[in-house]
Amino acid sequence: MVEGDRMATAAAHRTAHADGAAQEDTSAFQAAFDAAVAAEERIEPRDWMPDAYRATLVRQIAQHAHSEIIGMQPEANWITRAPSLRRKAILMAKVQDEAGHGLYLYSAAETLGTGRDELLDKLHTGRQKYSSIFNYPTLTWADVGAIGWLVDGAAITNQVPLCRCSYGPYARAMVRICKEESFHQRQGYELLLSLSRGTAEQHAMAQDAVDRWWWPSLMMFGPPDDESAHSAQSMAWKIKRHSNDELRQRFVDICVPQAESLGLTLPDPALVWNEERGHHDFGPIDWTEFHDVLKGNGPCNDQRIARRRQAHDEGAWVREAAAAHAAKHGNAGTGATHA
Ligand code: BYC
Repeated sequence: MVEGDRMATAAAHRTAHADGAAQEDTSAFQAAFDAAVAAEERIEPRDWMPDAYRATLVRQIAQHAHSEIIGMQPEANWITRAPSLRRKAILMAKVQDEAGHGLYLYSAAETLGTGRDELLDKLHTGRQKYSSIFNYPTLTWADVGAIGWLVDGAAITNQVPLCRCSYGPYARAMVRICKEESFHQRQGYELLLSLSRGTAEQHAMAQDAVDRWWWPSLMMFGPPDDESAHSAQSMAWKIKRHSNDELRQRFVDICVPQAESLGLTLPDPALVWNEERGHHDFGPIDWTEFHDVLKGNGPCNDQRIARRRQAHDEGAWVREAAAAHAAKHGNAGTGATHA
């Protein structure tokens, strides 16, 4: 929100109090907020915002941040077994990027008044979610390629519109994240292309990975629109710019020609171009599986959370040392921990 508007709203707020309103009158604030959202202005941390808007952002940003750091695990599983030094270096850089994305996002949540400790505690105790996709195992090296192509591809499709999110810090974090995700998607595509054009065994490995990751990737976009609890309000607030089904359709349309170039097939016999709609039709998604994974019953839910808790506990001394360093250099309370 621009400075002038904020001052005007503050003045309106003060007037409301001067009039003797027993309860805080936020209507002028609400009006300024609504006008800013309608005018495509960014809401910034010090602007007034409805409590529910703040809570929705914290919920979505936290889930996103948790996905980034939990998402490090399935791919990190292959770092020690990468088939060449080049592949190992690329994979290490990618996994490290995901940690960085987590940091940008936890910082964005912090601007809303919710600290990282609180959010991590909610992740570790199962009170906040992370993306369903990371509860599936990475069984072969080709899974690293399938994750890059499909999972990062789905993430980009979902996240590019978030660069226009009405909340400034989230939108700005997304710009950088999307640039890095584009690189991740291309490395996955290139990895799968090498396998697909390799020996018959390598081709089969690539196809098997795509067969296993395709449907869970479609679930990343969330439940169908008519079952999406938050979409309508999030779109009205311009946090989300498109519905879950719109983005899922966009992703399918992008992937079909890419799969053809890869020489791989997508595991859906119902996948067919619909001239009338100008989109690909695709088969039904197994929403029972999606809800099961969300309830904690996916193949790797327990393992992912146990590993995350372990990493957190093992990192306690680093956090303590950083806090002690900050205190010694007079940075206590600022979160600054630079060496
Ligand atoms: N998995 O009303 P809805 C990545 C939950 S990974 C788990 O449609 P909303 C990457 C939803 O949270 C990608 N939970 O919700 C990292 C809600 O539960 P609560 C991460 C899901 O928020 C490493 C309930 O279902 N990206 O980038 O309007 C390597 C109802 O859903 C899922 C993001 O998080 C799911 N798939 O829309 C590679 C992007 N889907 O909170 C890649 C930002 C839904 O009521 N997030 N739920 O308990 C979003 O855009 C939105 O939060 C969603 C869901 C589209 C995911």
